Amino acid sequence: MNNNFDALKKRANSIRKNILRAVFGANSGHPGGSLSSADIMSVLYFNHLKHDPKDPWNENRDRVIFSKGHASPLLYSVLAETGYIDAAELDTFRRLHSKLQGHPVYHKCPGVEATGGPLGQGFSFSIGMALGLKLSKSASRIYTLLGDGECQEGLVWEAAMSAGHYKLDNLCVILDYNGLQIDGEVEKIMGVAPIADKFRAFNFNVIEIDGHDYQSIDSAFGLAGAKKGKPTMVVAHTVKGKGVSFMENNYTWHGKAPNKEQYEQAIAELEKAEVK
Ligand SMILES: Cc1ncc(C[n+]2csc(CCOP(=O)(O)OP(=O)(O)O)c2C)c(N)n1
Ligand SMILES: [Mg+2]
Repeated sequence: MNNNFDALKKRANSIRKNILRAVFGANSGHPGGSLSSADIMSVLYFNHLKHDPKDPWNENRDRVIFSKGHASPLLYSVLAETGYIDAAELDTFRRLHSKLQGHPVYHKCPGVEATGGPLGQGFSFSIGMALGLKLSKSASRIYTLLGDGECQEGLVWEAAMSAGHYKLDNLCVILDYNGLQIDGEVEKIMGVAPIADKFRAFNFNVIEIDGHDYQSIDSAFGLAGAKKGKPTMVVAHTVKGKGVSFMENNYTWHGKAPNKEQYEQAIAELEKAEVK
């Protein structure tokens, strides 16, 4: 079958390198949950999203909301990869007055659709946005990135209840199901399983995938777009820290910068893994 997955994997590799560049440069930030969603975002932005980096506020655009706002290094690296910002701006990440704040700030940076930080808020915000777009008969879609630790927030369930109730079929939520949050294993701290059943009970169209398998990610977004009368929840099984051996499945890399030696090793590993 003909597809562009090799090109998208190259993009994801470049996005991963830029995530590390931003976090290393700032000596702070969140690499683990940024790396876990990189493949999903590469497929979303390059194969499905209706958008124009040269016209970022066009009213017909689709919207991407990072509800897990701490994954800002991923968001900014995707915005660099797609041309909203210059990659050199990643070196200003987390600096005073930079448009690339530690958590995304609405209207400070093109392509940032919502201010993030307090977990659960972005999902709720997406509900209002999806309802508003429906009222104005817009064909635009909303894609919201949610964390599994984030699902421990009560706000998430009120948002889920509203999305199901209002049959928001213009909303596709992607759950980065990497099994880890800031302090360790999600299931040990406050279990969220069986998460697919829970969202089904809230009237979601649930699609469960391997969040690093390009065919599955691509198909999931296609199915979400075709579903009528229900919001979609893509439960994406992922590996936190994906692509960097010593960060993979290790919660201590949730919100910590690598030192110089670790940074160089991480970049070397990604360069080795790049699809030629
Ligand atoms: C309301 C709120 N409580 C606590 C935090 C601090 N916090 C930031 S990230 C995080 C863990 C999130 O885990 P998860 O959603 O699984 O993120 P991922 O694994 O995708 O990085 C916590 C508790 C926050 N940002 N907002
Ligand atoms: Mg997690």
